[in-house]
Amino acid sequence: MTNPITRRAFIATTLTVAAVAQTGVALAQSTEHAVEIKSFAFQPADIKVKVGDTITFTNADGAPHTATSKSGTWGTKRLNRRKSETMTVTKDFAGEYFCKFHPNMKGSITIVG
Ligand SMILES: [Cu+2]
Repeated sequence: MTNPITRRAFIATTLTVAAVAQTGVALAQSTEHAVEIKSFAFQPADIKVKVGDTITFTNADGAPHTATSKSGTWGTKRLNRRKSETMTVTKDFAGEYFCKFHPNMKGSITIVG
């Protein structure tokens, strides 16, 4: 007959190991990047990221802005003053992006690693 105490201890240990492994992977693999949209410019304008990283675009201007890819594959919604949007990077993020309302505002994303 199985000893119930031993069995419970085994299950608890297995769950703990799984949780630690999952957290370790998340920390090792993804980086959070922040781009502030200020004075009609993306700051920093050019960033290097990895697939799986996140980029948070925050609008510090009174005017609304977007971050929209030239290729049309990704884009934030309209960001009003102090609004932000976090996007998870896919390989489609490589290349230039701009603001739909002010097309002279430009930034670029380089995928590394
Ligand atoms: Cu704009």
